[in-house]
Amino acid sequence: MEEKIASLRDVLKEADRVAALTGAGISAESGVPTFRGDEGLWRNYRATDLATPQAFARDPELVWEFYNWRRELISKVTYNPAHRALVELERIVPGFTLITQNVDGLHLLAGSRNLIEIHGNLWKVRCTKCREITLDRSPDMGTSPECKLCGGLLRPHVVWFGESLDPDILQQAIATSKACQVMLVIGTSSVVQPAASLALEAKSGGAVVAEINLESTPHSPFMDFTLHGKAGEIVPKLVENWA
Ligand code: BV8
Ligand code: ZN
Repeated sequence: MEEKIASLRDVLKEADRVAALTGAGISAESGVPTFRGDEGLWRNYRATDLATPQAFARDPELVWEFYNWRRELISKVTYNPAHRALVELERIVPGFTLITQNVDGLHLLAGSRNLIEIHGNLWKVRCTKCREITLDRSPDMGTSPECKLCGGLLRPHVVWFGESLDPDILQQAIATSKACQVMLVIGTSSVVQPAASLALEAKSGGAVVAEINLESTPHSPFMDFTLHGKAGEIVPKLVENWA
């Protein structure tokens, strides 16, 4: 593992355009449940059952209970060494861009700035009537929060399953993936689309792609590097003794 990390670090040092694509696994060591691990359940529901427009239309209060549970949990945790290492990478590599599938806001909290949140952000809410987007950090928004402007029902400003990603944000993520020379794919099972295809975009753009994940994924076979282990242990080693 050490020599793999050292050779990936050498590749990173040569690059001036580096991208990272992160998933729930990078926040696991902060204590945030991942989606597909068995701890990803809430009251016997799977996130994929509740993070959908159909579930919200059918029972908005249940969906708000689910999101308040996540807001409460995430308000009590913080970033971990893997998040911090990506902030350090952004400092040393001028052309670094971070693309995250996560909505927990931990990359922002850790200090990442050149960040594309392709699935939105849990701390933002959007009015279902006037579409006003506001940042609200309260852990519990109640089960039918109302828009201050028009009284409409608020919803989490995240992309649900079955919903399209914001086209501009997706285009920006695709362009970044195509243009990078190295892509680090960290803590994602690479099953959710279109996010998972960003690694393929990077590969087809000629980038070196590296997977840092606890287990192998459907994308492992085409990775140039597969580093299996904890993100909180591996990612910091990529930026240590850089000089
Ligand atoms: C779209 C916001 C269509 C919400 C999220 C069949 C039926 C229905 C739909 C589909 C289908 N097949 C494909 C689809 C499309 C669907 C999809 O991909 N479904 C999946 C389930 C197959 N995609 C969509 O619906 C997308 N939209 O396609 O639009 C469309 C097109 C045109 C017009 C109209 C519509 C929208 C997808 C976005 C969904 N929203 N989040 C919220 O979070 O509340 S996605 C959600 O899953 C999170 O963002 C999460 O990040 C993401 C992906 O999961 P991962 O991040 O990979 O997390 P996971 O638990 O899976 O894996 C964690 C990994 O980390 C594991 O491998 C684990 O081993 C590893 N790990 C754990 N600990 C560590 C670690 N690694 C390192 N260190 C550790 N310590
Ligand atoms: Zn409104």
